[in-house]
Amino acid sequence: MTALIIVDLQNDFLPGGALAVPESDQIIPVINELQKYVDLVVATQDWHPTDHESFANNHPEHKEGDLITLHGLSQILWPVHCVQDTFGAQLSSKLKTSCILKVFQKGTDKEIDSYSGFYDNGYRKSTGLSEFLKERNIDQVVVVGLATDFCVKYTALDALKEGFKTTIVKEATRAVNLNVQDYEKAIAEIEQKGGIVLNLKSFVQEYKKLK
Ligand code: VGL
Ligand code: ZN
Repeated sequence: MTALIIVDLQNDFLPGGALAVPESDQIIPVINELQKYVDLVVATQDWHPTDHESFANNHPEHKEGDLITLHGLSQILWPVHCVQDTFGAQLSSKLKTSCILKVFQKGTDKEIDSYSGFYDNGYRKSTGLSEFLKERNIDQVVVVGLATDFCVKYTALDALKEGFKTTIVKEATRAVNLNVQDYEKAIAEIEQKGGIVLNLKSFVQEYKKLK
């Protein structure tokens, strides 16, 4: 049984948003299409309080992009994004949401960031995603969404650690790209740690065979 995990397809990560990922709007039709090939669809949602300590403006002595140590963990400082109950935090209206069984929110504790949809960056708390999938006999996941070099990467790596066969579809994710080639680097790391990387065409061929 296969689940599609749609990571952070939120207005703030789309063109015009507070932390816009280049070309991120192009992945939405691909993700809508992919939903047809899986048994179950879930989503994650970055869901920060205004005083979240990953926001640069909550550290007057620092600026966006600075790397600091936050309660013992290394933390990149971001612009204010995905604040709870704002338009920027909403899932894109272009995303087909009727099949999404549950949305897992993360980044709600102001003291710790949460890139993965499974655990916060310090593995202090689980979001319940792993248990949710296992209870429904999911053994394979397909991780798509934003951003390849952060939340998609850490969600995929945690999925592998949790024992799920994990696939990435290249056309269904885009990188923030703090540095050039962050997309390729993230994809290579997922593959090197046991993930399967497919383009859309081979994914569709693979999954048609299974059905
Ligand atoms: C993300 C940076 C900060 C992401 C979330 O969804 O990849 N990146 N918060
Ligand atoms: Zn965030």
